[in-house]
Amino acid sequence: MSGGGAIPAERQAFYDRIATRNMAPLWEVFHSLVRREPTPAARPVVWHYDEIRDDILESGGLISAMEAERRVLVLENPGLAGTSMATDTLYAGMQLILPGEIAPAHRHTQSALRFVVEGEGAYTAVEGERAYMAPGDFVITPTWCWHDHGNEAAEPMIWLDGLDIPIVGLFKTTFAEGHEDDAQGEARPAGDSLARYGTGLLPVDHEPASRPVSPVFHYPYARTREALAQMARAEDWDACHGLKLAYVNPETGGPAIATMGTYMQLLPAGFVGQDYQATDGQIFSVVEGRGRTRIGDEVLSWGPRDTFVVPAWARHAHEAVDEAVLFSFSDRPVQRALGLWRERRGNA
Ligand code: 1HN
Repeated sequence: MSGGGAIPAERQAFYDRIATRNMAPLWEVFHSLVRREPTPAARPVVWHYDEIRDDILESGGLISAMEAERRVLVLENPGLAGTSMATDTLYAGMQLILPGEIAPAHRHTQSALRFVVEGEGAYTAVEGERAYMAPGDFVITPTWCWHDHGNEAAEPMIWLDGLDIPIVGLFKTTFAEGHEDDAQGEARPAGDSLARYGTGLLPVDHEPASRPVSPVFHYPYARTREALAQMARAEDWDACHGLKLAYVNPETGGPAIATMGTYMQLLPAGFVGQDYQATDGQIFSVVEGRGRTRIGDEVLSWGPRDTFVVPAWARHAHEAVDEAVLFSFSDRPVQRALGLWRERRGNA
């Protein structure tokens, strides 16, 4: 193992010689490959919606959703400049769809989530079924599912996109194709999947899909909010998370999206959370309330519609001024499937 410093000439000559045979000495890089603790490149960062909303709307005058294919302003982490990524393993962006526009149908092996930030009445169609969306709604487009977006309402819609691009990229498993038509035909009426699979019931002869793809792809905010409001009456708050629910695939009880954990949590007014660390870097979208999150030495203040990042393994704690509702997503299901996920509470 090298302690750093100048490399003796004899060793360097050896390294140069073996490099011609595509070899290198492990001992020169061992400690940068095998770290004692995670060293994410992502930094804590917040995008205040008041400060970015005008830019998002301005993009609507510069390019159409059709020309852009997807008109999105990427939320790029300043610690990951040039990569288009929000955390070390996940992508995030703000997508705008104006009244009358469509974003053409395509599919790709990356899974995507939409979390509606502003506007009502635009839709995403997944495998031929439309989901008409409202603020706080969560919609998934699982791996290799056809999807297009349209806005037949009178107001713009803006949503947060989350994709597992670096994860799919790690395995070099990227495939993508455009649909022959801009919009998919309607295979089922809007709301069909939610009725069939999303009310605690399943069709009697239902067989789970061969791939872990949730048959529910629209999780309306009204239902999620009602669940949290009802649960809050028990006053059974977690010291770090308040009340935190995970979106699930009703076939398996596993994550709604195989590669991305998605969560909604309620913090009561005046909540002062305990310190928490987990190996999954998280992207939060604030639905309701104001508060702040201390991440290491930094404090990020947030309010409705803001987006913020807590990097992997960063010690952090949430505080809520008002009753607050936070949506979040991370790569936790991938880490758990591989036996890698860890968490730590307090300073233990
Ligand atoms: C994509 O397909 C969408 O379908 C949004 O709305 C954002 C970012 C990178 C790659 C594909 C969409 C995307 C994306």
